[in-house]
Amino acid sequence: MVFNFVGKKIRLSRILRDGKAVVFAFDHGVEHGPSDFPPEHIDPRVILKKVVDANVDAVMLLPGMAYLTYDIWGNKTSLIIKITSKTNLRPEDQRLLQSVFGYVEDAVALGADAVAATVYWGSPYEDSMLNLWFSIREAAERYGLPCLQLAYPRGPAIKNMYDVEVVKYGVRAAIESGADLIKTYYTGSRETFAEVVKVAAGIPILMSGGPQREKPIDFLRDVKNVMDAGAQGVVVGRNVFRHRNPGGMIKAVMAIVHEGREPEEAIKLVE
Ligand code: FBP
Repeated sequence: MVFNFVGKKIRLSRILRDGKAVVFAFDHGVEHGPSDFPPEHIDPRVILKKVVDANVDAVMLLPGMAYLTYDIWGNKTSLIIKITSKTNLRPEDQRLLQSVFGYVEDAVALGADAVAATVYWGSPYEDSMLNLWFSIREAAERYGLPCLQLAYPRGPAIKNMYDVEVVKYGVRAAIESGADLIKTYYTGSRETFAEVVKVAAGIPILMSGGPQREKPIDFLRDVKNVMDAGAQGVVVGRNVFRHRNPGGMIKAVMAIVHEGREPEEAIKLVE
């Protein structure tokens, strides 16, 4: 089968239209529960519409949410379907496991351009997540669907999951497990993130947004730093949907990622 090579290339270029991408992550309703959302964004349709209207490159959704909101994102932005998840209702020791939350065929049926799955590298459940990752990858490969790995080092032996050596290890494991796109943590500086980008060996690296920063300008500075370090973009959730002006935040992040604007200039799109 050689056709799948073409499908993967075409779909990747829909997400990374100029080689870079801003992806809106919106799987928190399951990962963290509804309390993650401010009251004005508890209706998923409200926030999704604001983000899509701001011309985000892609949205990353779980299958049920994609089904419920296709009239908002369909034909307007790229879709990445995440097919692993977990809830915070689980006993704490089992939160280091991501379970099946859908199938590659669901992503195909929904018209997705990629599938996403989390691997907690270093977790006691690493073995289960690797089995799941490779079964996803095998099916996705058949359909020419790129696989985004949320490569998250996390486990009892990991003291600081943002430590550059730890993040680099997760990224190395992600490329060796065949990820087509990698989402990983920000290591705190341009210099350290440049090391992460080198380890990725050409596989596109997207920074995971993380908890909402108190000052939006600080988040925009992180984005600028990773872009200057050679990253291909960001996957951001809370720093957008918890902000009073989510559309403005998306536009500001897009201005940095696609146009190389300075954070101090981009923040004007938010105010
Ligand atoms: P954010 O940009 O809001 O951090 O979203 C990224 C993400 O990986 C989501 O896709 C996921 O739901 C969440 O963070 C997981 O957060 P954590 O496991 O750190 O609580």
